[in-house]
Amino acid sequence: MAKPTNYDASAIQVLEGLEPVRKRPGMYIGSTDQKGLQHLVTEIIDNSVDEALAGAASHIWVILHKDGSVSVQDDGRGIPVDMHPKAKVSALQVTLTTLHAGGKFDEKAYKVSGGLHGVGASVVNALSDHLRVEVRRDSKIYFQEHKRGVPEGKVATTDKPESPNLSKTGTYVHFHPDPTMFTSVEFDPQTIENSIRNRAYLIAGVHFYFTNEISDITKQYYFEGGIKSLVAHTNRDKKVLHDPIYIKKTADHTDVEVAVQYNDSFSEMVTSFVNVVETVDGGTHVTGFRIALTRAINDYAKKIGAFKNGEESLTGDDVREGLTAVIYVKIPTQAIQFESQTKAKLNNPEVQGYVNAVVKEGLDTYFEENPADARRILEKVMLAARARLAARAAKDAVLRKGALEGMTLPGKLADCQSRIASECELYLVEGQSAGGSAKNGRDRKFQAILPLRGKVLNTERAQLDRVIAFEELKILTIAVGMGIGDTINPEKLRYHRIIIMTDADVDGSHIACLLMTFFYRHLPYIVQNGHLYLAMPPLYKIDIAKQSFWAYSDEERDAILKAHPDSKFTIQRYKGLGEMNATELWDTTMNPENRTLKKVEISDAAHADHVFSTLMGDDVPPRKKFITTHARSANLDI
Ligand code: 0RA
Repeated sequence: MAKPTNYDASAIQVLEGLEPVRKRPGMYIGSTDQKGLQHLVTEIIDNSVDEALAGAASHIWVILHKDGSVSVQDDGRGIPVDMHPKAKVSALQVTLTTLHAGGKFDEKAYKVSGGLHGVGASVVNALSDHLRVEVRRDSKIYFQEHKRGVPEGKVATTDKPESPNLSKTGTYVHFHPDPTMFTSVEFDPQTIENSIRNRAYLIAGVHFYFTNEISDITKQYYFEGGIKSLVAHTNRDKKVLHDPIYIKKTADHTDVEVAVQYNDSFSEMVTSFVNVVETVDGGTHVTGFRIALTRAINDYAKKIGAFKNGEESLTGDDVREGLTAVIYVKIPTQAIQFESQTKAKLNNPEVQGYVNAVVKEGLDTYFEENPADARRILEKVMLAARARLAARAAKDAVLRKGALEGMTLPGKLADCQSRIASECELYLVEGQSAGGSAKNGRDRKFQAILPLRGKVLNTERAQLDRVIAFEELKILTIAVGMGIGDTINPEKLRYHRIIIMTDADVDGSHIACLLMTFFYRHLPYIVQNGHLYLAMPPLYKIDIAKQSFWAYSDEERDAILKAHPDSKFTIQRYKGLGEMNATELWDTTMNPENRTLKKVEISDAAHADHVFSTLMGDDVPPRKKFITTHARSANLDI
């Protein structure tokens, strides 16, 4: 470890340079929650990915260390270490201590980090309580350590490197996020793994390694097949209709790459990327793709005379049922435009035209040359069109009866007094007796209670007409207030917190799972906008002297007992919500002052889709495999 030394004048200037990052971290990484935290890892990985895109690195190693820190190593050229003419310190130090220092050295055509997130390693450094960098160059190993963005000494050489891989040249960055800057500093290994896997698919030929030292597992990612492999991977639990269709072409400095594969499900899984960064909210490249897909399939249907009387054309919704696709465009960094600060949506108008032209031509050719595949796709989407017409008729019938108008709120709903949605909460409560306690215990000003009888329909593969024919889901939909299907109106949402409150046992988890499936598949707006929560009822009540304590886990129970070792106590295990009286339920689970809520978040739609397909879908073997693999992390209490 380097000893702290005196800073020279330029170093102090640099220190001031990073102050804004620590003052307003959200401005640089979006947020200081789990998402912002995860951003630190992708930022450092993308610096190495840029080196790989420049053709200078072929291996990237990522390690999640036991102490919660992360290191990223590549076998690129190594960040330059020579004296920076203006700053009068090593270029390496400038890179780590100056905002946007990266872009000054080189102008690579498709740069990931500078162009999209654009924050650079210095932001990660500013938000780390410890960061060590090692550069292998000119047969030497240089290193520097930093605390909260402040160098602990000058760049120096060492013959005892910390970096594990022995390539002759390369860069190693090891950082631990500063706990005072984030709501949590615990990285999610799954999220790291997913971003590594995405990058491996997109940059064919680069070897990625991810070691999780906490679970002692190393995974390697290397795909020759690029996005074709990604589409196949996304469809791995589904019945596919054909081999992936792959289209690639360069139009006016924009590389367009698309892979498409239909499966027999009803959902759509379209993932899009610009220069290796996922555009979660799509944009002009996705719009161009959709227009081309709809046109190409309609043109083919007309050409082979597939439309019968009354059927005129397929809509965008029809051709998206069962569609899995990856859209990947590469645009010169300086030309990229984004719609907003979050940079999740591409806004370049010309890209829509390029993608549209490339995809239309590619699909026309493919359908021409592979008529059997084309027919299978056509049958699938025409079935979707017929189902749409049937569902519309069924829903019209339901709507005519006024069931979903929201005029008459269901009698089972104990509504709250407030009409200000942002302060209102809807508790979905398992069982009549718990429902009764919840109704008596709640704060009726802003808390509404809807008791649910037993299990709701599994809606994973249910069409809308079947969903609203199911009484409990119809009642729930009316209570939520924003409609369903293509009549959704977010402004009519009646509660900004919808809280699933079930027993802490297997049945309770199943009911919660069914309700989450309903929201995820049929009211995704609720999940995407953070309106869905799980209540966390306690598992134990411990009475010691005249005081009562509640424990929400076995660890908490043990800690409470340990803190009062020589007092007499009684311990009561709650089996279900119904065992708590109204006051207890309010105190432990519903009172905003002391309750814990878990927000249901979909940070990775593809992963969520996989979990839902596996757990809630038709096929038994993948479900069995999922359950046996995850059995140890499950909490069985039968
Ligand atoms: C500036 C110039 C050169 C390489 C890099 C930066 C570089 C940055 C990172 C960040 C992570 N890994 C990296 N590898 C390289 C080119 C230096 C040369 O021409 O030798």
